[in-house]
Amino acid sequence: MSNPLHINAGRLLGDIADLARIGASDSGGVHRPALSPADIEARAWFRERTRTGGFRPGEDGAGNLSAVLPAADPSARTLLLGSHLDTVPDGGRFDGALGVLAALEVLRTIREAGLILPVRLEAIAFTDEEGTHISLLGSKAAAGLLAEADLEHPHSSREAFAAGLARAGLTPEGLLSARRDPASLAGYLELHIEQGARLEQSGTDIGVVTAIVGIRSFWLTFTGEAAHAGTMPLPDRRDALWGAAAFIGRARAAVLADFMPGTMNCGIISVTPGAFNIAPGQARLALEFRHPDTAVLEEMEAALLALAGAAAEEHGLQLAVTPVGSVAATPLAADMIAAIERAADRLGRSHMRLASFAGHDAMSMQAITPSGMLFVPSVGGISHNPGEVTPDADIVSGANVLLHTVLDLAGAADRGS
Ligand code: HGY
Ligand code: MN
Ligand code: MN
Repeated sequence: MSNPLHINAGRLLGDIADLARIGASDSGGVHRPALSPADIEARAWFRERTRTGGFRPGEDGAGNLSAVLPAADPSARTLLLGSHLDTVPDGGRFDGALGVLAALEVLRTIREAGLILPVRLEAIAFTDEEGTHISLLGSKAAAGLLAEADLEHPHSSREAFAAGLARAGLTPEGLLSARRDPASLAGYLELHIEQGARLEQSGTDIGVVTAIVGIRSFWLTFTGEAAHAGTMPLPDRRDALWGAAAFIGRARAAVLADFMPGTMNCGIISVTPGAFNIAPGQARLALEFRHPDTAVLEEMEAALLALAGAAAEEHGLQLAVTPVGSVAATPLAADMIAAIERAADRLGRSHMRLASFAGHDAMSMQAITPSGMLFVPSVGGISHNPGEVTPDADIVSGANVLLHTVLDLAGAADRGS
């Protein structure tokens, strides 16, 4: 392609740097948990960037924020492109933000090029992708996948979730009413950092995502008996932390032995009463596990919960298992995969197909419209860490492939030159 339309690199990189200042952490990362004051500030910043970009800012009942580039035909279907602005605690500046800001940049570039497409373009920032409260909250709401029961067990707490909703001016009723009409959609595209090292290790520019792993999460509460750390002989203890610790080691061994390339993680543990001189009466553990095959995920659930039960029994403990989240493994749309590959080829970018072991809003959107994802490399595969880095050249390359994928899907690939 002679001189293909390209995004304004300086503007996109400037947006990423500006946004990263909101919730900037001492460690050089970004701390913007969903619906926190920093997230609210980032949402206001995005609305303003939408306005100054010449677009009408939109927001649905789930707090999903939009910039809209109308089509000539008011009844045209909408091609959504976006990701999320919220982060994990002390995370990186690219996870989610890249996809939202690249989407906004694509809309600005197309508008400035005077291209009138047969589809309405909407850059979207989904609420709480990371699950500070509820994983994929905004995209699940948009896909009509959110049920009232899902709001009962937020990862945080019902009080923290209610406070966050109030801070953002959202309500449970609004969340449950945010479903998009699938007939109004032409598809969904998401640019994201890989958060792994396969692209970097293979020297490939673009990852074309074929499927996203299934993910399940539970609270495991081991309850024994608080006791005096000195006077209660070890053999007589019912120490809740011993049960949890025994489980964690055995769960890791079981996944390594029987469920690769699946993963398991215990990212939160709380012990009560919590003192040097008290044997723990209760240990509350966050368990999450993933696998590309939903049938194997089912087997993992049975095996891991059996291990938890056995560890509890061994230490004379009660075990309570509270389901928190469950998302099935999600194959992405073949048409989207092909369009991303054509766009990468058109721009002379190398590409490879790969599965995503990170969850994404595309999992929700695939339920109601053909969805696709493209990855750019993460240095050292580091993510969910302040040290998350993607080189500027890869950011610009990914945004240009996103732009040309949009033009391809809109039947305007030839006008993108
Ligand atoms: O947890 C994930 O895979 C995603 O980053 N929310
Ligand atoms: Mn993400
Ligand atoms: Mn993430």
